[in-house]
Amino acid sequence: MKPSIVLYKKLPADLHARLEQHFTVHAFDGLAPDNDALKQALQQAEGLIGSGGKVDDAFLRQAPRLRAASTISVGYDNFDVAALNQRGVLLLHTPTELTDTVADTAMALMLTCARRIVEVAERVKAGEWQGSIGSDWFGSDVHHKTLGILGMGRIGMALAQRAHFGFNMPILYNARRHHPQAEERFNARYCDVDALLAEADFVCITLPLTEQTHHLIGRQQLANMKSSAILINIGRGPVVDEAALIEALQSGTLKAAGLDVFEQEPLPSSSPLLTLPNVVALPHIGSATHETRYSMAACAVDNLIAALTGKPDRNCVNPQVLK
Ligand code: 8YV
Repeated sequence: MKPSIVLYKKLPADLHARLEQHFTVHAFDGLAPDNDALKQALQQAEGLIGSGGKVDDAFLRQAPRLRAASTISVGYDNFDVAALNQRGVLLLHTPTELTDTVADTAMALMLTCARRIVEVAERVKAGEWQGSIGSDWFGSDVHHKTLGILGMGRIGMALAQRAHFGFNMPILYNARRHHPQAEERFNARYCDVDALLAEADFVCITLPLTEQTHHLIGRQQLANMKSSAILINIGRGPVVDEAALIEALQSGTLKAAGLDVFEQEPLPSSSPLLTLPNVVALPHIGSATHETRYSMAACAVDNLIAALTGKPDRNCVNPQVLK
């Protein structure tokens, strides 16, 4: 008999069919806690595949036969990894498929904020372009400005490459450890967080959400940035204290912010971020291109097949459960 799995995100037809070749697939739209059909399917499920949702100990209690969870994302802060470890459940993710697309999103946000693309495009649509434009339409340069990157993983590296070679930007970075390749290839300079914040014209967060990165950027750190600086967050919302960020943007402590991620997603319609002209808010589209979302889904499908039918040899977050 084929192992039973729970799929909680709609997949392209060919990838869904691929899962069905190997598994009995119970498909749902998300992991709503009050869905009785989902609860029933979880009782038998040996595998789990999808993205979003909270997979904690209470959730895992409902899935006593679970052996592997495959997330269609690089980030896995929505999983309680200690609880997975305790139950011997392997977690797999998609660390490599989205690197370039997310780095492109960061670059797009830098350009959009600095050149005020959204604001001025709206003014054109509103019929305000009546003659030669004055300095109230001007933005600031991106090229040759200093970029501070928080986190120098794959996405940080891809961003540094774009900024260094494409835009002649000096690169500062902070990460858990020094990154000799970033220093060699992009002339990136390691700084502590405070020095990076004080010196950079653009600060881009590419960090995952962990206990150590939660609210890493708070009131004090924002005050430490140049008033002409622009903050970009394409990592995870809670790395920034959003209330402090709103204050800094309102008071002019910070020039602008380009945000793809938020403390609460979807961003509530009452958020002051939505009324600030110096904020560009995106709906978590970092990896959202047809090509990349397809490769992420394909990778997650392969990850689950390898985990449940063979030997998973890549993309494992907690390989120690296999020993
Ligand atoms: C996706 C992401 O938005 O991979 C991640 O960690 O944040 C994004 O690529 C998300 O996980 C939906 O698939």
